[in-house]
Amino acid sequence: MYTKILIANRGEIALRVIRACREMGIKSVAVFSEADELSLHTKFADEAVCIGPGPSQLSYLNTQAILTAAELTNADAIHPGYGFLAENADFADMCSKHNVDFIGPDGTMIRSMGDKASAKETMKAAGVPVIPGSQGILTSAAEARRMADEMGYPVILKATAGGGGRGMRVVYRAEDVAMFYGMAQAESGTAFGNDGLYLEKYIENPRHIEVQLIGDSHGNVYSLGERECSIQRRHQKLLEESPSAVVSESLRQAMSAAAVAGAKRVNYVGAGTIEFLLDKHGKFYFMEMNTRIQVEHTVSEEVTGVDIVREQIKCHAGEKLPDWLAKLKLRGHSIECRINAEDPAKNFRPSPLLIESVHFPGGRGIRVDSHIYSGYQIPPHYDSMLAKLVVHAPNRTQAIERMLGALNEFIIEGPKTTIPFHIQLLENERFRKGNFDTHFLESFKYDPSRE
Ligand code: MV4
Repeated sequence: MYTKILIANRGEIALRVIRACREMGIKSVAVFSEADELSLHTKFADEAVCIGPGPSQLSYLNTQAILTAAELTNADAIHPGYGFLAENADFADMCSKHNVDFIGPDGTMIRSMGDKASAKETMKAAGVPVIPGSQGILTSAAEARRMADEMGYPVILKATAGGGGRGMRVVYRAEDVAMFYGMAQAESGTAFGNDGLYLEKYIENPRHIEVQLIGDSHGNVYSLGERECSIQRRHQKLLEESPSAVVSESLRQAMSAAAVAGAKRVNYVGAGTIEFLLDKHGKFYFMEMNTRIQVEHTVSEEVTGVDIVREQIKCHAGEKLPDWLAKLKLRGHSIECRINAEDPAKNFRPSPLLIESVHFPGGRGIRVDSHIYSGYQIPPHYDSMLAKLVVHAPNRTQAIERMLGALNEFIIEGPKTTIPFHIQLLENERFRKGNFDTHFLESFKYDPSRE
């Protein structure tokens, strides 16, 4: 097992990893930017090293500074958390060259899943259902037009280097293919340095459901069930739950089996997620694989009882996962609300102000993963998530009620937050019935006067 892990991240996920390390008897090293000197990860780790100025490019994305910090402190592994360097294949390669374990898959794996068109072909070969479309990347707008005419509209053009909703174009009419092809190609060339596009049949009003996986270096991969992630706004998730209200036990078995088969095909090691689209007929299709711990791993932890960060660390240290993971049963229902320093009345505009005071909710089945405290100044350089409020209850209805109670107890003075938005969302009849898809928030009306 590792003796010391450097955490190349900040905020709540840095704390999450520090806590796992402490429970495992592993020393932790925080890295921090000049803007994060007074952050809790800086204070709670066993050691802390300043790696540069506030802007991420100069600190949390500064690979040289981070590797130097790992060398200086004798860390034997680096945990990247999510975001920043978590899916940076070059950084994973650099770690390996410097003889420090990257707590994530190797550079080759990250690269192969990062190329969405080739990841899709890999999954298809493993028997995972994929959305009908081009085989690999398109060679011309004319080819896109021929394919789209043949399969029928609407279709979607996707950047192979994209993901998370960037570099996509939905095409409803044949006469738009050429122009949208040109736009998507130019955009992805500029944004990713790779202008490869692929084409798929556009699935209308799908749900976004993902399967949490954990794999060890002995060839075992297990499913930790699914998460419902359809409640998102501009590809930013706001609320996640496990299990999904619409996934039956037989669908869960089928999605899990497909995800496990895909991960086994590529000898996946560590924590990973396979994202699926679920259409209105109950058919599911591979969308992307994420090769990192995700923000919403918490809801899977609550319903499985598995400490995913702990198991992730063990997998990279070469340990074998316990056999009982094969017969895991989900228990109860868990919901996570992302509490962001954003004003839901003003188009979710960031509100990076001083936390004048904060009171966290508590009680049975309530978990708050957060790095904020009274007197904390939110730096303007990073994402706006302040806390993850996670509840666990025997069923979905009780989880919703427990969450509403906790949201009403959660007091943050200073910035505007997404708390009042979540309260209205949880009171919404369609949400409560589980009757929603990825477009739900486009029509959901938030009422600022009720704050
Ligand atoms: C799609 C789709 C419909 N049909 N692909 C968005 C993020 C990226 N992972 C892929 N995305 C989508 N791909 C086909 N063939 C709809 C989306 C999509 C979406 C997916 C999940 C969650 C929210 C979304 C919002 C808009 C579009």
